[in-house]
Formats: sequence, structure tokens, C-alpha cells
Amino acid sequence: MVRLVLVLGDQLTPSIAALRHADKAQDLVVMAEVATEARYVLHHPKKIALILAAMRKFAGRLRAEGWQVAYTKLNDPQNTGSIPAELLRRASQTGARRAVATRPGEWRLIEALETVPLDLEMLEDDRFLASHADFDRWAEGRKQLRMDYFYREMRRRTGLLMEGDRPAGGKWNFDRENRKPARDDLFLPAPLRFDPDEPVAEVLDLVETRFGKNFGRLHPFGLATDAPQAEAALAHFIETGLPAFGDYQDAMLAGRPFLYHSLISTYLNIGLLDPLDVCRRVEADWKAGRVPLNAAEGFIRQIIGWREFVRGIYFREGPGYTRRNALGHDRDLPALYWGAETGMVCLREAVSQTRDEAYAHHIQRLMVTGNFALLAGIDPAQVHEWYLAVYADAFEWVEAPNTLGMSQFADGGLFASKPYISSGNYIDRMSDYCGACRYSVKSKVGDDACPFNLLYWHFLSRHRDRLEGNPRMAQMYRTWDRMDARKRVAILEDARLFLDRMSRGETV
Ligand code: FAD
Ligand code: DLZ
Ligand code: SF4
Repeated sequence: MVRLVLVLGDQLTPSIAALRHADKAQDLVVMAEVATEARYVLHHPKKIALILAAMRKFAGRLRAEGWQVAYTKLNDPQNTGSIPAELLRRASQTGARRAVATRPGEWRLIEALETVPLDLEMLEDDRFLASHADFDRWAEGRKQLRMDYFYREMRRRTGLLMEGDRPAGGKWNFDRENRKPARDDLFLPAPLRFDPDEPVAEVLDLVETRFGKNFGRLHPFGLATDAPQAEAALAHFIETGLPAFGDYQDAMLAGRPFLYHSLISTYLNIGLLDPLDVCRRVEADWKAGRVPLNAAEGFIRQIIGWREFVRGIYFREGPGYTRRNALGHDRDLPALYWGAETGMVCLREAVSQTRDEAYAHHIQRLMVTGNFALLAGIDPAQVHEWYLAVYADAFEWVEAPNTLGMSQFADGGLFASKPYISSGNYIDRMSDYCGACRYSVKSKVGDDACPFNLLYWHFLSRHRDRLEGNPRMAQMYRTWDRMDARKRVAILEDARLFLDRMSRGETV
């Protein structure tokens, strides 16, 4: 009897587990564009368009390879609006009682599928280097979960950048060489863009009509929507961006959203590129002398280290992870995150490019939007929803640990040894934002003081009980304690006034 094979919008890999275990001759692939997936957060229109366009092209590819595909378009009058209901509709149409799926990347959907009254086999998503069991084995019994040690295991296991059992170049990590601020006279490569072809243009019209009011600009749309395009984007990055990736990984420049970043997270996360294959290509370029070791190592670490590590955390911690709020933060996310006016140039830059591109690079996410939310005490659940909605690469397995764990310390430091906070000084060092800002990064107190400077001390002061015992924070508390007592009072008062103004909806 026919069996249904569910393929989701971020499972667009021909060798995905469910397809590998299916029989082309008799099974029916089920793919569905559904309102619940588009609406569980208010996704950026570019993200919705990318996923729907890539799904349609992938279904076409499967058909060309001989699969039977039952594909539901979003505006199909028969569309039931959710993945479980679409599976059931196809089951009743075909008489199928059995289905096979690859485990989704969000607990929400895993739990929804578990309630479907079909004999549904859920296979592990093995497009990753570390299985859930591998990660749990590694994590078991460790007092602290630190990415660095996990990463070494991944290097040993894959043999990437290894010389025998030693790391190439004698060091596991070249991060110290990766912290150059960018200068605006640098030659910056432009990412490869793709003109919308017919299926993409059709989806863009649909998304404009249905989701045009969501935060984010749909046009111009130049993302890759199939594997050959994603391959071309990767090849372009390796040639033009990778050699300087390491040096300028943490840099930020106004009006230059991409710098030397790869922009491949979205393609990896929806299955158009394979992570190990990407890393092998980068390693080959290093071996051929086209790319320096600090660039190759820095890049490979993000993929076989951070990407695998955060996924391990998400699935190990279970569905409750997204509700954590260890610091008890409860302020509402200010309207400036949705594009309302702000005098803070760093935030204006990060948010406006997010609106235009559904993209911001790591340091903008961590040290600008994330840092500000943490210092200002924003409810982490609202911060999490924002990141999940606005970035094209956002799926909960990767977004939640980055946002709630790394950026907001909402899990109490499960894998971050201290909160990622900084005053305006760090942003000034790594960017060209502060010169054009209405606030002064050099002022520590007063009306023109950079809000990051005020809020930095406010954060440390209000969380003293929890944080001062942390050896990595001791120096910060010593500096605070040495400050003139009147200055400390003035800083805290100015920070409080700033937060009150922001919460009243005034432009800050
Ligand atoms: P590059 O800078 O070129 O890096 C290369 C690749 O390494 C990326 O494509 C990505 O696959 C991987 N990578 C780098 N850092 C991380 C990381 N911390 N975790 C996982 N993979 C990483 N990444 C997502 O893919 N989806 C998210 O929803 C997401 N949310 C984030 C939220 C916050 C608050 C923070 C601080 C980081 C988040 N990241 C997320 C990680 C990182 O910011 C993005 O992967 C990166 O900016 C994507 O751009 P890129 O492809 O140009 O990356
Ligand atoms: C994000 C997304 C969107 C917007 N739309 C769909 C869809 O219509 N159909 C689908 O199968 N998947 C979609 N997705 C991706 C899912 O939300 C994703 O598979 C889950 O969040 C698990 O990672
Ligand atoms: Fe951001 Fe402060 Fe610099 Fe302004 S002065 S851009 S608020 S860090």
C-alpha cells in the first residue's frame, strides 16, 4: 500500500532521510505550503518567498527524477492550512495509513506530527555531523558545555585541517587573528544575486499579496532558490570573500551589510548545500594556497563547531528551552526593532539592513541587537520571536540557542561562560557607526551618553548578586566599584530615565 513521504520546507535535500528510506515506485511524496508555517511568527517576506520558491523547484526536481509528488500550493482552495492536516488529507485521498518523515527542526512541529493518527515513522535528520546520541555522549558528565572542546572532537572526527592527530598550524583556533576592524576603503566583494525566474516571480506575487505587510522588504529579491544557484553562490564566496573572512569576521561598516561573510547559512539550513561538502571545499582551497589558514579555520569552526554545537544543545534541552528567562527580564521589545526611528546608528543600521535583506551578520546579531536587548532587560521570549521572524536563516534549532543561550543568557549560562555584553566602546572599535551617531560613545553619563555605556553599568549593577562571583566578570565589578560614588548614582539614574523613555514609546 502507498506510503506518504513528508518533505518540509527546510528539508530540500535529495538524500534526506525520509526520501532515502522511501520507494520511488510506490510511495507518494507530500509537500505543502501552509498558513500555519507562514504565521507562527511573522516571518520576513523574503524568508517566506525563499522557502516557497525553493520548495516548488525541489518538487519539480523530484518529479523529474521519477517521484510522485502531491504538492499543495498556498492558495489551493483545498489547502487545510497545516502540515499535519495536509498529511491526513493526502492519507484519506490515497488510503495510505503509513507515513515517513525526517524529524523537523522545531519541537513545535515534532509535537504536532506526533499527534497525527497515522503510523508515522520519524527518522533522524542526518544532514549533520553529530547525531543527537553523539552530542549527548559528548555532553554527558561534563560540568560545562564548551564549544571549543566539542569542536576539537569534530575536527578529529572529520580530519578537517588536521595533520595526523594535530591541528594544522599547531593551533585549534586562530580567533586572535580574526578581530580586525574594517576600513571603508577596503575592496568588498558583492554577493552573487539571482534574477527571479518564472517560479520565483510567481511566488513573489503570492507573497506580496499575502504577506506584504509583514516587517521586511520583498524586493529586490536575489536569493538562490535551488541547489545549482546555491553552489554558484558558495563558489563565488570562496573565490572573492573567503580569503579575508577571518581578518574581518567581527567588523561592521555602515551601508555594507555583507563584508566578507558567506551568506550561506540559509542555503545550509534549508538543505541546498551540504555542510561537510562546504568545509571540504574550503579546506581544499587552503591546501592549494588560495586561502590563509586563519580564514579557513575560522570559517570551518563556525560550521562544524558552532552550528553542530547549538543544534546539540537545542535537542538536548527539550521543548522548554525557549521559555527560559534566567535573568527575569520582562521589558517589551521596543518598536525600534520593527523599524521605528532611533538615534542609535548601530541599531538603525542593523535593523534597516535586516528589513532590506533578512540578513545581518553574526556580530551585528550578537553585539548590537542582542547586546542592546540584554542590557535593556528585554523579555527573552520576545527577543527570540524577533530573531526567528526576521532572518531568512532562522529555524528554531539554530536560532533559539544562539538567541536565548549565547545572546540573552536566558539559560543561565548553559554554554556561555558569561553574558555577551559590551559598552559602546566595543562597537566603536569594530565599526564606523559611532562617528555619525547623535550619542557620544566617549560620554559615560549625561544626555548625550551612548546608551550602551549607561545600560552596561545598569545591567551589571542589577545582576550583581548573580554575576559578581563569576571570575570572568570580576574585573568589571572592580572597575565599577572604583568609580566615584556620585558618578555611579548619575549613571544608574540616566540609564533608568533612558529605559523609561524607551518603554513609554519615545524615540531614543
Ligand atoms: P558566516 O559568517 O559566513 O559564517 C559561516 C557559516 O557558519 C554560517 O553560514 C553558519 O552556517 C555558520 N555559523 C556561524 N556562526 C554560527 C552560530 N553561532 N550558530 C550556528 N551556525 C553558525 N544562524 C543561523 O543559521 N540561523 C539563525 O537563526 C541564527 N540566529 C542567530 C541569532 C543570534 C542572536 C546570534 C548571535 C546568531 C545567530 N545565528 C544564526 C548565527 C550567525 O549569526 C549566522 O549563522 C550567520 O550570521 C549567518 O551568516 P553567514 O552565512 O554570512 O555566516
Ligand atoms: C518556515 C516555513 C514556511 C514559512 N513555510 C513552510 C511551508 O509552507 N511548508 C513547509 O513545509 N515548511 C515551511 N517552513 C519551514 C518549516 O517551518 C520548518 O520545517 C519547521 O519550522 C521546522 O524547522
Ligand atoms: Fe551605537 Fe553608542 Fe556608537 Fe551610537 S555611540 S552608534 S549608540 S555604540
